[in-house]
Amino acid sequence: MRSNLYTAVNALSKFTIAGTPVGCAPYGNGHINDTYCAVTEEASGNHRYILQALNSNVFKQPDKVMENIAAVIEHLHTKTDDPRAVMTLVPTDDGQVYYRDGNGLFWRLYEFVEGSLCLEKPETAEDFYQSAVAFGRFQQLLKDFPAHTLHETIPNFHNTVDRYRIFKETLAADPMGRAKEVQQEIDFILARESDAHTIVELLECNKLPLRVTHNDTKLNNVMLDANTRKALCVIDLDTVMPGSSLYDFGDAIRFGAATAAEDEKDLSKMEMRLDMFESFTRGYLQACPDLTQEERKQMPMGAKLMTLECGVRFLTDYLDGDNYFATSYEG
Ligand code: ADP
Ligand code: GN1
Ligand code: MG
Repeated sequence: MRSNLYTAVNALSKFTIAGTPVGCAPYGNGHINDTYCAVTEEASGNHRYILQALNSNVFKQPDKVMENIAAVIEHLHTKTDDPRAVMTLVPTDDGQVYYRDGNGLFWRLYEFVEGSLCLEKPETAEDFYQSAVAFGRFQQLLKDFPAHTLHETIPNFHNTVDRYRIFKETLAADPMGRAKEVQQEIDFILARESDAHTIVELLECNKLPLRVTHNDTKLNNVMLDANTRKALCVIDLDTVMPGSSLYDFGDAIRFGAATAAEDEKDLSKMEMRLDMFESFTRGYLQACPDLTQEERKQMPMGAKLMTLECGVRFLTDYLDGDNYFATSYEG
């Protein structure tokens, strides 16, 4: 069951919103949840909110996702007074952080971060540097949050070894008969399996610290100030879980240092920009000075593995019939 405008407007009425609702429309470019921008009219002017229906195919325990998010947001709010530096959840009329509707959809409402920019790709190396500051700061401010108290809401989310296992199972079953169309991509993935264990094993033997990680550090999950273009806050906290800083560093590089979009058809356009890699690394290290020697040493491996892992996931989902990621064109 996916949401629609009707269910969105109904959900909106369950939250403690300021003013009278005057608008609600689909918003943003996320791959996972259904996002709406809701507008209410107050005496002082219009007030915007971000209303989201969680994707229940991806998040099997939406209540646990919301528990993680609420705990992390609460912690972050103790570290700053700037309302735009942390997302703010709007409670329901009965004081909950989510509303479950009659169709079983889980809804939540955030204050809209006004005066902000959300970029699909960095326009300058400075933009990317600022996104690193946002993610690095997030990591640093959560240093004293007990990571083990968070729920693992998507088990093995960045376990690259397990992602390979699922890939190979899907390939063997080939449920859509699509494997023959993507043999080159399959060979590419299979030829690189030997790196897959690196971060998982270093975490297991405690050579890498377990931290609170965001786990979905795409550039479009950061808000920059629309005027100054400086880092404001990190958004899309659904995948906040215990993990490695290398997941966050690596996934950000995967997305932001690429010269083309994730779903670009012309692969000759796709490369990694080293200047972008450097800018992000500088920002991340500055904002997050407590990274250990081993974490620093493994940062390039993080970028390599998170990119590979996402490719493994995209290809697995293609073989499986595009059940997980939203796609925008055939094949
Ligand atoms: P998804 O999990 O589907 O990627 P996101 O939580 O990232 O969903 O939201 C999708 C888009 O909505 C973001 O890329 C951003 O443009 C916008 N957005 C999300 N939260 C806010 C917010 N609090 N204020 C303003 N825009 C937001
Ligand atoms: C999804 O929700 P969104 O669009 O920020 C996915 C990430 C992938 C990303 C690839 C919960 O992120 O893991 O890296 O798409 N999120 C989930 O674009 O699976
Ligand atoms: Mg997002």
